[in-house]
Amino acid sequence: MSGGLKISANIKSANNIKVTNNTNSDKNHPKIMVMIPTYNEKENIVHLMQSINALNVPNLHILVVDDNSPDGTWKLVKEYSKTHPHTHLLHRTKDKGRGLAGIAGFKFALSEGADIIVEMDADFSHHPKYIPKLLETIKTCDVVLGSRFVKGGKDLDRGFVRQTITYLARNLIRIILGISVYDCTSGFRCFRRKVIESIGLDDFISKGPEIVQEVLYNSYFKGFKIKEVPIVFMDRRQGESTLGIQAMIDGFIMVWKLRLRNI
Ligand SMILES: Nc1nc2c(ncn2[C@@H]2O[C@H](COP(=O)(O)OP(=O)(O)O)[C@@H](O)[C@H]2O)c(=O)[nH]1
Ligand SMILES: [Mg+2]
Repeated sequence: MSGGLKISANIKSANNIKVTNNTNSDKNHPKIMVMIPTYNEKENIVHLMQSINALNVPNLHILVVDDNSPDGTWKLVKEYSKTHPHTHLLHRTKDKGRGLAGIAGFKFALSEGADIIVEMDADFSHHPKYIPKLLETIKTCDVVLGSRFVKGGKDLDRGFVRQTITYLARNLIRIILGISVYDCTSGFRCFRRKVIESIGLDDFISKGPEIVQEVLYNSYFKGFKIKEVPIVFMDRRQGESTLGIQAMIDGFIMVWKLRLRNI
């Protein structure tokens, strides 16, 4: 494919999304798409894209899925893509939400022929230095979780309250959904294409951050092989977290819906 600017009309008309992408193919390496959902991440996004590109992973593409951030995150990505041809921007202008953005991003990655999809936050809580380890591990399984709770991992998130919430949520989800992985709420993950193709994105319940659980649950019960690699999770470097009480309540309800749907 050419390295020029392309508008992907099918996604645009289906979801009122503006798509900017530049694509170079590389037949010798699997195509890797690192998907980063963003909302008001202008202090982080350019540095993050630079850090990912500094890894020099062959045939790695970055996809930023931005929900029309008021701080103009998407403009920075658009600008960066002019000089970095493996950068894609999905600029969504309606139906804001971390979950809906994730679904749109996964579909975009599939439509662009990604073989491997990495998903991570924009805020450096998921450090790009772990990407090579995720990619190495995916060679022997279908899903890799960057895990705070396996040997060598750590949760250095904002203090006691946030860590306690994570602890309770994690154990509750493990019990309700019956998933035996250690870090089921980690949003730093790597998937083989076939996983994303087969988890039923069109039937997803999640609109918000709880999508992380839905993706894992569906992957788990499809029988895909899941591995966890240790990560040290840091508090976000810049900007504000979007995870509030409402998101937690939505997450809790969604987990029960998933459970009841699959009884
Ligand atoms: N596209 C999009 N991204 C979002 C939205 N809400 C949060 N994000 C991004 O999703 C990631 C996780 O959100 P964050 O606020 O860090 O949640 P936390 O890690 O649970 O505190 C970050 O990269 C955010 O910028 C949203 O509504 N739309
Ligand atoms: Mg975060």
